[in-house]
Amino acid sequence: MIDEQTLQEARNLIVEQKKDQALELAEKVIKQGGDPLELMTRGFIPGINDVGDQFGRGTLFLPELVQAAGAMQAVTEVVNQALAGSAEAQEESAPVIIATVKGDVHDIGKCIVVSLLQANGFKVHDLGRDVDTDTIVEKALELNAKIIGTSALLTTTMSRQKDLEDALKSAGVKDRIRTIVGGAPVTARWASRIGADAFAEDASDGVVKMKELLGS
Ligand code: B12
Repeated sequence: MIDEQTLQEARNLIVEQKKDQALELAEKVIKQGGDPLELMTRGFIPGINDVGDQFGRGTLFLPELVQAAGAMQAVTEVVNQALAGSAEAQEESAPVIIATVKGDVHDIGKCIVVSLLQANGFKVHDLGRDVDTDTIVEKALELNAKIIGTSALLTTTMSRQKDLEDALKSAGVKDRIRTIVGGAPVTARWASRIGADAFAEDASDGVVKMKELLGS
């Protein structure tokens, strides 16, 4: 367990956009044996969510959002490296495709999902961000993927997740490729409305749901 004071500090450093200090803290906690995922989910993520809330309320502006995102990206890389280092050798699983949908450049959460999946032995093909539906479907067919996971952070780009369901149906492969959706505005209700096979609240939930999907 990481102490509350350290978690609060992690949160504050993102809100205050202090990239170097946030990096130092991440490195120190991990070196001391702290759980990188706990530091992320109970420290840095609440920090960036706070930034998002303030941006939404108009008490913080785009340059600060960009700075905070830069700090968040830097610590995410450190945390992701630590997660990868803790990966246990496992049987190679069926390929999973992950992408942030077209029109959306938010990829911090997606990158955490990718790292945690890899740490759990999944063979992940990360297509990146701002990826169009056709590319996702083409790659899934080419790699014989069993699961496609998409991330959408904007209410305006969530509809791309529905486009993907339609494209998989048109290609006649909806029954053999499972889909999972995530991202801050995405809900279980949205997943069931568009016909996605699963919804994940966060990266850990994503690993659990994908294991379930592979078993089904
Ligand atoms: C950081 C950030 C940015 C950064 C992104 C940097 C990057 N490389 O990602 C920058 C500065 C570039 C940015 C830009 C913009 N942003 Co922005 N951004 C955010 C912010 C503050 C945090 C997002 C984040 O990283 N969260 C932390 C991660 C860890 O959480 P997460 O992404 O939700 O992911 C977790 C889960 O959702 C889940 N998950 C996510 N995806 C997936 C996928 C799968 C398969 C699975 C299993 C799970 C899963 O697991 C993850 C890990 O636990 C959010 C606010 C928020 N609370 O979401 C606004 C927010 C999303 N942005 C917003 C806006 C408006 C914009 C801009 C339009 C601003 C502008 N005027 O230019 C642009 C849009 C650019 C574009 N076309 O995409 C709005 C969206 C509002 C809306 N209704 O759609 C928000 C909500 C802020 C707000 N309150 O207004 N943004």
